[in-house]
Amino acid sequence: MFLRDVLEGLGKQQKTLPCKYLYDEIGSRLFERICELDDYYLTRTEAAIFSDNMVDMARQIGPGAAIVEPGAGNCEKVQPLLEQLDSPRGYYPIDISPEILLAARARIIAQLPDLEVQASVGDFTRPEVWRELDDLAAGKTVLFFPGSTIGNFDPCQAGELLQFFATRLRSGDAILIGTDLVKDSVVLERAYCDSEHVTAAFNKNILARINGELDADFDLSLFAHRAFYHPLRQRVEMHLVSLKEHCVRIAGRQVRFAEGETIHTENSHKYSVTGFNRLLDEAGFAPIRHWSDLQQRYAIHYAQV
Ligand code: AVJ
Repeated sequence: MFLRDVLEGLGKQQKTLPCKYLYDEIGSRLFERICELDDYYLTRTEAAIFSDNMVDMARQIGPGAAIVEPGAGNCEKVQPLLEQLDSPRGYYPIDISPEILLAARARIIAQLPDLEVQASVGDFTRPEVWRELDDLAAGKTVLFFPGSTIGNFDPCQAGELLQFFATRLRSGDAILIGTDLVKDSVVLERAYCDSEHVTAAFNKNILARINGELDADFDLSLFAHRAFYHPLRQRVEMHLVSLKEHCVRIAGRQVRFAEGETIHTENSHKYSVTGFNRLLDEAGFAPIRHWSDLQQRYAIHYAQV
């Protein structure tokens, strides 16, 4: 529950807010704008790797595969793959947002009328949502997990999620998964602290959302966006920094902020190809190959159960 998660996170020594709450309607729209920024190289680099290697990827997957996409959202990234694949058996997107998912389903059916499309609404980390998919077991299944979404999880949770994925699959099934790669901290920090301040607006929106939904009085001008690369943890951390000592009221409770104190709002983990292969391996996937861009900014991995 939103209120409980907010009070629990803000009651900790290092105040935190779960990053999933960044993505309400306004937050999701701001994130779409982030994806178009020059500074945010991830989306465009991943798209280029897909388009440069799509034939090869489709060949690697082979004919008759079912594609399952956890957290599919608007299902835009999968379209070129579905078009390239040799007689895919079906497309099975999973997402918590029924509106976005059903609109996307209608669009895909219109564009690929011969493809079976079955959307599941729910949280893809819960086994219930996957039960509907058990029937598609007759043939190869490939999980499609692009966008460096795995980077939102810390490596331990990421390993658990991959393990959970692996146990939904059978021998010969595979995952196609995108990860942002470790690189120069200046490039990384620019991606999360962009010159147009869209990421700052995205980050602060979580406070506006708390104000709107939970009867709180955050003054957004008393917080600043901060994003930095932590080389040991191999992640970009996003924080909101309190610019002066003050109190905020949330649903009748007072939360105190010291000057300079931060709320940790999101992590974005970066991997080396070898590091991610190790994670895949430990989770029960055999890394088969990966595709990257010339500058090695981003990688799409293919691994098999
Ligand atoms: C959606 C988790 C891939 O970590 O790059 C972008 C989220 N946050 N800018 C990322 C995000 C701020 C994004 N992911």
